[in-house]
Amino acid sequence: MVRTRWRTVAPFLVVLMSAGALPAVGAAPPEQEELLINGTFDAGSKPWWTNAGMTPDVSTGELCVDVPDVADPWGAIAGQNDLAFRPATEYTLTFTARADREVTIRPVVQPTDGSGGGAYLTRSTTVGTAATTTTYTFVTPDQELPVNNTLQFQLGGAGAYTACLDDISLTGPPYQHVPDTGPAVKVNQAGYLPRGPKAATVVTSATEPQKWSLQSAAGTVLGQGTTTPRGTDPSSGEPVHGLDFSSYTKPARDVRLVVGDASSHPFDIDADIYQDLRSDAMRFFYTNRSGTAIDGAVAGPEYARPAGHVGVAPNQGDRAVPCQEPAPWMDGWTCDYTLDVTGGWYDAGDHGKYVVNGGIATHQLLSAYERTLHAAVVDDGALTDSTLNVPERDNGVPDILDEARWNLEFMLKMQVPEGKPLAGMVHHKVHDVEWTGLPLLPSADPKARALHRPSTAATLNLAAVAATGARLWRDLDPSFADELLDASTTAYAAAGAHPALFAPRADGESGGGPYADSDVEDEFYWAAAELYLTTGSAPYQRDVTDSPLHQAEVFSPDGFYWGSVAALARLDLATVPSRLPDRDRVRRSVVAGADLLVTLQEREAFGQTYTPSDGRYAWGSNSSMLNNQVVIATAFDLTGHKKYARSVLEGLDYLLGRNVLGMSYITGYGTVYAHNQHSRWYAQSLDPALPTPPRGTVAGGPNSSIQDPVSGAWLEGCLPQWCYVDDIRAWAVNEITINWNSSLAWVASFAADLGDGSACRKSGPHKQR
Ligand code: 9MR
Repeated sequence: MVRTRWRTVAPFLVVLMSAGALPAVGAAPPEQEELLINGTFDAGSKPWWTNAGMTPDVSTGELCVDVPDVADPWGAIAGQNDLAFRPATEYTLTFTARADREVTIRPVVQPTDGSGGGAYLTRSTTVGTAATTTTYTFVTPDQELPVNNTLQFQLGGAGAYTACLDDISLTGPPYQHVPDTGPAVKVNQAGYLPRGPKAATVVTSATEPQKWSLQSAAGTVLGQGTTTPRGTDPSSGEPVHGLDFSSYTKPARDVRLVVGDASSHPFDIDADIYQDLRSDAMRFFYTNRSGTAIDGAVAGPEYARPAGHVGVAPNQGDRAVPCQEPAPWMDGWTCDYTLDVTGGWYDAGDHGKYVVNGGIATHQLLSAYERTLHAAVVDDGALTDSTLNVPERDNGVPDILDEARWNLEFMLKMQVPEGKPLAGMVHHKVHDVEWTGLPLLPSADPKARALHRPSTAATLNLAAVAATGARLWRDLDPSFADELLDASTTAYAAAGAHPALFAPRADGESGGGPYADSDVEDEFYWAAAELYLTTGSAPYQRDVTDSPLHQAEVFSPDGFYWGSVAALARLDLATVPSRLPDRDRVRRSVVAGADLLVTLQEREAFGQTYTPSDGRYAWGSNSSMLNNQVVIATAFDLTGHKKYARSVLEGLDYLLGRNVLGMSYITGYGTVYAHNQHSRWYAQSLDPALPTPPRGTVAGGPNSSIQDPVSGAWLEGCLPQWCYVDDIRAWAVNEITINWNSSLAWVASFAADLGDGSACRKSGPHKQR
């Protein structure tokens, strides 16, 4: 039966709440909301779950199950999880039930993990053959409640029978997510470089400038000044002041900024702030490797795990993966072969491997390395061999290239073999045929895997990344360089022959994301650029200069990402040595792109390098910011101008805690940091035996679209900076991915190369080749 899900939650409620404007108790009756999803079974059976091998049948518009003869009521359950309640609050449960004989069932509402002092509601209900409707009210305990609760219909203990449930409704005031945003003085909690910029943001409704002081751990005043009122910040809705303490340049430990009663989290002033972040952000890729056991001696003991997807049960493995089942959008495409696509990196919190996203991530690691060959301000030796925790350490090859090679070799395996239809094209992705739940180690994934139809985008990604690799391995491993260049030119030609084979949204329903992209002009530009830079050959040069994107504005405030890669072409054309005739113009376009970003950043009260054109934060906004920092950092490499170095460091301040939530989005860095990111195997919040994501993992971050059920329910109406919660279920705001960590790795490496930040004080000579 159809019932509209109704909501009366005030828009921007979350913002009001966090500003301390809690509605006065008794002022108005609390809003009522339907808390269940699909209680009428009009949309199949999800997200209801059953146990005891019961298969839900919704063909009558009810949820019917054949209950087996089990001893305990909880031996056979139909339930729904992810329910959040307010404490000491009344809720109402209504449901209709029938059975094929009279039985007693038990509706129960309780914490999903059994914690919190027992059930909030447990009743025994007699159910007959005619459908009857029952209503119960219950009041939740007056204590802090777990955020994940469950409604269960415990059906066991009554012999075998058939039960049908319908029109299940659980109403009451919606859970209010009130994040603990910590001190009103928002700082980079990891710290500042002694000679770098030092800015903070104070959330305060004061209209006059306020006195601030920088204090040592013992309370000695090290510096002082006054704040600058900046009005209401649109990205957070908060009234804010700016605060600049750049004039303090001495190294210090555990200092705080104090404004009135508010004292910031402690932080350091130290030239080493970004040294570990560079290697931690890069090490993320090793623990995300597929097809190999993760060695605890390399990764840290808690990250040791068996190899995933190598064909050892229960994995079905990536050794001989067939093509996906035919679907109407495939236009008759199928394949008669299987491919060994072992290896590579898992994309994110899932076990999928997607060429377009692997492509940009691999490229950013290669680019972080290539930058050290051409830029003026680099710490020579920081990215050579024996600098990262990877098993290939001490093999004479820079470790970051070893890591990138792990995924590059996987990408090569995704290319359609010679003699087969679409030879030279690249399969878009490989992933499970159905979604799996959390937690789940890669080695425990029991689902079958499938190769998805080749796409022009994936093919051009391989062409671009393999071409980049070909120049970087030319002296280190000439035969690998040859193999890469061969794969790249083959792919580029195949993409030219099939320029419009697009991965559609429809191919992201089951078991993996779509990575849909139907505009590949940018991928053509990128592949042509990398092939030109590697070979210097005239036809590729012509493809670069003939591309409409070559003259276009490719740097937008939204930031480049896996689906929009023209900026990658432009950045490399500007920085990698070549004889490109209009190279000076290309370089100027990067600087102009950076200038716009810096101008926009100056208007942002939290220093973020991100002012999205529609005012809404995108999925993975933290990476959008970091990718904008790549553009700004490249302008620094091209000009040596201090303003760009300052801008990048200020952008990192936002990610490390100078934001309205007072949250460092990088695991292990700062006082309060994200550590419950959405992942099937760094899933400690679901299984204490599992680790959190490793140090140096960046969360996707605030996402105005809050598509997952947890952020969707808790953060409704959020202004951009509030659209985040550090909950493992909140996949739209709190996932981890290789392409987000690759942006972090690139920027962290740039920041580490700045040493004590002297380049932020005095512009250096322009030395880039
Ligand atoms: O990062 C991707 C984002 O840009 C897209 O908007 C979103 C929806 O298509 O998908 C994101 O990618 C996810 C992928 O589809 C599956 N693995 C996890 C990725 C990060 O959430």
